[in-house]
Amino acid sequence: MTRKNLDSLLSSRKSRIDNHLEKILKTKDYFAKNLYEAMHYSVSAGGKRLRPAIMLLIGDDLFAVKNHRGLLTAACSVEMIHTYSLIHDDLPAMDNDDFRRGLPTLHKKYDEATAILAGDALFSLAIETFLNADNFKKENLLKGISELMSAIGTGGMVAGQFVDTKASLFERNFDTLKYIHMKKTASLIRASFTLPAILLGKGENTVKKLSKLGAAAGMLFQIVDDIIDVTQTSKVLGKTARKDLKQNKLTYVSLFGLEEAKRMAEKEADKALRASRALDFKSDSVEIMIDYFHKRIK
Ligand code: GRG
Repeated sequence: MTRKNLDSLLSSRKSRIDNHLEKILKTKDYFAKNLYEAMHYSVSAGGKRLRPAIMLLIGDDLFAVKNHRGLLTAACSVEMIHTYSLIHDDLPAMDNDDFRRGLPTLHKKYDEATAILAGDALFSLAIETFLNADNFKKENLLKGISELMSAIGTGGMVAGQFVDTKASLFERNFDTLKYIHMKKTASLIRASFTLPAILLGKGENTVKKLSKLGAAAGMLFQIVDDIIDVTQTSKVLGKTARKDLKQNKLTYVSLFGLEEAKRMAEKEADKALRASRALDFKSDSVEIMIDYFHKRIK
């Protein structure tokens, strides 16, 4: 994979996502203006838009639905949920980070109450937006929202974040580690792969194959996150490096060491590639994305 390949894969989709998010994040409510400003600060702070880009890519390359407006809207909802999770993750009660994407975190830029409320507001706006996405059958929208909610609530991200934050309550072993990574990070990435199929009413078998691919890609993403926490600088990462190490977090690196973590990332990348070959993608863009997940440095 060349950098150029990845850039061309992401850039046109990223600008469609950015433009649509700009439209969603507008308000005429005088009293909510500052709240929207805070939400906008985090949504437009330089995120790579990987999750929504995956959704558009699945639509384009697997289901041939180029420029599907409903899928773009649902993809923006997923990005708003991702942003809410990062805002709350950065709070003093959680990871307590001052920087994200090279900028002050939201509670540093504004204050804690604003950051909590901006996260809450992004979450509810995401659901409202998702349920109003055009061109999907109502039953598929409901199946989609159910998939999304189980990926981010007690069946997914929040449960993973809880175990990650309260790790001392649990045994420090591989089962706990897999639980944290699968729920905290991989489940929203997995849903980014399955949602286009669910929303477009594709068969169960296709959803299952996408789920397998998305779970492996999501695990790969988080294992690599563990690796770059110790191998990259804060400047490259745009957030505090070696944070996992300092907080004694349960990670692939802390449990297995750096070299073994790299081997495990390799295995997960192979798993994702094999899963992608069970689907009929029209181009190699998903393989390029998996390769990026594997080789990324930030
Ligand atoms: C607070 C409910 C709640 C959940 C937080 C996602 C999460 C759960 C915590 C984030 C911890 C973290 C940084 C995990 C590493 C994986 C990850 C989500 C990285 C950030 O994703 P990118 O690289 O972010 O896609 P950008 O900045 O590009 O949007």
